[in-house]
Amino acid sequence: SGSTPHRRTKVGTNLQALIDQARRPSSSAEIVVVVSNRPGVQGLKRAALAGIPTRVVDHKLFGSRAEFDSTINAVLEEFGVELVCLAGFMRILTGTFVRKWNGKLLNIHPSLLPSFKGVNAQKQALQAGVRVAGCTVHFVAEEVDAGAIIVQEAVPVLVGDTEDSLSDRIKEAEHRAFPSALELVASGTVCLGKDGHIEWKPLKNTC
Ligand code: 3YE
Repeated sequence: SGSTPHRRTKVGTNLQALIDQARRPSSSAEIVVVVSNRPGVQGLKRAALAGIPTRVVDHKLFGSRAEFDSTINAVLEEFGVELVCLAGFMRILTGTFVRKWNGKLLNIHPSLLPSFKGVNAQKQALQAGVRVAGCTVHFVAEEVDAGAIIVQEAVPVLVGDTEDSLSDRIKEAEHRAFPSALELVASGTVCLGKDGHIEWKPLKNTC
């Protein structure tokens, strides 16, 4: 295509941040399975290294999105999964799957939503000339990148930033935001309300 190939030196790092979070004694979450739609990816190796069972559900082997999603769903049910984190997962999920996991399905996106939805969010931010970028962890709704926001972290856009340098800075924020959102939801501190908005459990007043 003539464009510079994307560096892929650090992959599966959002998954790694979730694994590290879940290993903390204070964690409310336990990772019971890692499912990938792509065989041979680094995330599967990271999971195996952490002693977590892995499954591959290759989307290329399915005739429809519905069949792919229902196979993912079957794996999640097999493992008794209660909460799903999309980390480096790039497939659009069907309405059926999203409704089934409503309030239990988290995604991370490399922009301060609702700005810069879709692919190449970092490139969109640079092209728009914003001076603040960041990441968003949100509940997954059928409309991509439109679900209720759980956690956001802002990072500066610096003079001379490239897509790679900005992406690296956002990635570091992602490694804090995703574990933090996982803990908030797994602990019941935050949930998705019936109206599709975020609800925070009232904190015990210790004053
Ligand atoms: N599905 C729904 N709602 C959401 N999946 C993700 C978030 C999210 C979701 O909020 N319903 C762009 C994917 C965007 C795309 O066109 N993907 C292709 C495949 C590309 C590939 O395999 O590399 C496709 O046909 O699905 C997770 C993040 C989705 C990112």
